[in-house]
Amino acid sequence: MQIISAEVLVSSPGRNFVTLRLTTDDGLVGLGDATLNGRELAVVAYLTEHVVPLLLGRDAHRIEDTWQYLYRGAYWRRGPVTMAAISAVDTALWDLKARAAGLPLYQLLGGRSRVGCLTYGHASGADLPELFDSVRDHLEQGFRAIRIQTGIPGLGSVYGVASSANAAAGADGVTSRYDHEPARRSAAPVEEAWDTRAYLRHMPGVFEAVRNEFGPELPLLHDAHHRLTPIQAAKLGRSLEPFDLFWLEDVTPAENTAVLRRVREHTTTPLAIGEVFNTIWDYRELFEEQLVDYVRSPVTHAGGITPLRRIFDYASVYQIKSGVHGPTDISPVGLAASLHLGIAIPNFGIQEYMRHSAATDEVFRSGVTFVDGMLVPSEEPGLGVEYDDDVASRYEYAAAYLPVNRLLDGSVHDW
Ligand code: CS2
Ligand code: MG
Repeated sequence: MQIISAEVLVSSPGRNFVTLRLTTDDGLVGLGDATLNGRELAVVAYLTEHVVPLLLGRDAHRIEDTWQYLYRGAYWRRGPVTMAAISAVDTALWDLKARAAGLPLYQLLGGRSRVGCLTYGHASGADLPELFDSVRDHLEQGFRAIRIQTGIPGLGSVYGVASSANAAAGADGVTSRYDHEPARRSAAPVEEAWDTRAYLRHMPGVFEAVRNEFGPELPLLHDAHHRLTPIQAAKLGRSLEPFDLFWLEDVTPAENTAVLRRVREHTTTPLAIGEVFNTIWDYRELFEEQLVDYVRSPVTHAGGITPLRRIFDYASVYQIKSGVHGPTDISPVGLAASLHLGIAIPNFGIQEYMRHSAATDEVFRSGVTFVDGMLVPSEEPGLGVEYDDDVASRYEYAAAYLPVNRLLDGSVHDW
């Protein structure tokens, strides 16, 4: 099973995606997701210039060796661009191996451990009535766990909130009212204003109102998107304890994970982190000191299925579970890979799920199904996703940026 071609495909059905397609001498095709939101073409260059030439002629069965070759062999390790590229190669190789075996990929990862992967959806609103509508809409769609984000009095558009106003400004109008899409197609990033004190004052009342309206059982999640200091994070975690969150995500900036010790000392609200991590080493201190409860790394940014499986096994030693990142910038290829892994591992926790646009689903024909709030991978051999070149060619790449966050005095803040 020799690799005879490696194509880097760029298309933009509603939002930008980068896909790696490997073809072997026996005519099999494997796909990998190489999308890095807002920095897509850097991964295209890394793959095209530095990785594709090394893949041609390689034995596609040698997944572990190829991973070590690309990761260790480059000398320059880690980082989102490198790891997105290696992820795509690793995923495409697993897709190929499973297609060659004639089995859905999860069968090669140990087989099914559960009927499906429980998901959480994104409810948001500029104010409480809009938020409640969004929660109801998600419950009607079948979601059984819900992330809550709201506008903050005195601030304009806020990260993670799909108010009708900012959804209308979304990518090509494909963003639905309830699906926030942070990347905007524009020449420069949109800038948003942020006030941590106003946020900390506002959030407990939001969760109290949601609990009063929807009862005690519904699992609720919240993403703080790296915006708080350790002591602010501790305060938020403690103030939300009465509302029994499933998790509080990314409370502090990802570079300095040791600060989570301080947060843990003050709150029993479960913590999730890792959507911007790249390697198993990023988790070492967090696992060994039991500083987090859920691992957010997706297949697409942690270097692929091979290393993410290792991260989950390492997490299981500490009773830490998966909680994989799944916004729309993870393509249907990346999502399918997460689900094959999620259905197999013993310590699955929850899977984030934002529906892709109809245009995206037309380019990537995926056999994934959504049943009773759970996503279930396809029974087709491999990942169960096909890429349609003809449809893809209708959607040309357009530069898009994530917003930049500024404090009220104008200085740039974390997000
Ligand atoms: C978010 C993402 O899904 C999440 O938890 O943090 O929407 C994130 O902002 C984007 O993936 C950035 O590309
Ligand atoms: Mg997040």
